[in-house]
Amino acid sequence: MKIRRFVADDMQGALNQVKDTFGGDALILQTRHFRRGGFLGLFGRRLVEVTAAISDEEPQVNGSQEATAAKAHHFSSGNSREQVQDNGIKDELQDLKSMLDQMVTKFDSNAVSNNNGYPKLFQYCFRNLKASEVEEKLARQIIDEAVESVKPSLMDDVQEVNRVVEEVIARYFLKSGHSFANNGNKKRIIALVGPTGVGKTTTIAKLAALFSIIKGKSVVLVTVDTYRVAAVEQLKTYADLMALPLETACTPKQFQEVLLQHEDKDLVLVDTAGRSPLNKMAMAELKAFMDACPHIEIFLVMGATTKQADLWEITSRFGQLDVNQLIFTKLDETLNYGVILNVVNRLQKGLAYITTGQNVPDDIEVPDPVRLARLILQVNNSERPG
Ligand SMILES: Nc1nc2c(ncn2[C@@H]2O[C@H](COP(=O)(O)OP(=O)(O)OP(=O)(O)O)[C@@H](O)[C@H]2O)c(=O)[nH]1
Ligand SMILES: [Mg+2]
Repeated sequence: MKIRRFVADDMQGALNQVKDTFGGDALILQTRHFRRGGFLGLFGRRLVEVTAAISDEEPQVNGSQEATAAKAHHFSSGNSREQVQDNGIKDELQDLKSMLDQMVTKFDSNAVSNNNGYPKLFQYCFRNLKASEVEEKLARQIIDEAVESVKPSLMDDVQEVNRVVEEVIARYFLKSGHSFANNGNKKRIIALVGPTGVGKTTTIAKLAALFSIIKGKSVVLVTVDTYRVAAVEQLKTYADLMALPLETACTPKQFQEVLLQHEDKDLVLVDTAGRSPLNKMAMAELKAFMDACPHIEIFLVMGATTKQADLWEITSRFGQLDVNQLIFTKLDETLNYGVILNVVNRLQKGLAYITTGQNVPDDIEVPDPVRLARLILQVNNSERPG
């Protein structure tokens, strides 16, 4: 038996593909609509997916034409051997269909038993959390709490169940700390640290624009990423565009001097060189810079596209730095936002910002916990009932 998925813009297109590949006798096992591309799961292209099966012995496109020809021949000649063959294929397909029906039923009942007997709608939520890459233990914790909070009479109400699960997830974001935006008017020195290429410098530029141009604060940019000429130039381009001062510091001592010089500024944004979390020397050096300034707030920047295992490595290594808050970048490049929840929950640090593209200054947001929760829960709308 061969099973294959066919994706097209509409049902007719998908069915044509099935017919072209498997011939007219293929079995349609499942159809679903889903969205691909777009931003945060929105505005994507609406596509149709058809899962179809054919028996291994079943002739495919060309073969199926032969079968059709054979059938035509059978009707004109009354050849009884071919009639037997034709009936045989029908029987085989019937067997195949019952076998698949049984498999589907078994799959469904497995899903029930694997989910601690959650009520049906919560099973969908659980499955979606896992599809978003929320860790199994955390996903169970969330669903357990949600089941507790929904009135028994509303267990079959899709909207109510979704609302409660979203609310529980949102609470996990909130209890991990409040966001950067709520910290009033106090003067701040903020350093962005994190692995290479994750978007630290771009995020510094976005924050600089947000605070200087939009909020009218006095901002200075400082880079301690002086190893690479290109790194300084990258930040200088932004500083020039926004008419902001840019300072460079090659040693922790110089860093202290620069900070002293700009004591009057509302906000000092410090860019650092990307460090491989596995490079112990580089991490020690970075720590020396951070230790030189007791009031500094350290924001750890991570990419939402990074594998969970690598994120744990990063959080463990950068954990030496007394990180205050987190920033996740590149949310526009993934749908698996569950990793953000996993990290925020395990570190119990606030998620200060999320960034959603390369545009400076537009693609940055203070995260809305309920909206993030919805994106995590609705990773795959086709999984949802009704
Ligand atoms: N898609 C997407 N790309 C981003 C985002 N933020 C940054 N980038 C891109 O990621 C690439 C690296 O960005 P940088 O800001 O140079 O990263 P960095 O962390 O400063 O890199 P190093 O200084 O080399 O460690 C650039 O091409 C950015 O445009 C984002 O939110 N989404
Ligand atoms: Mg950089």
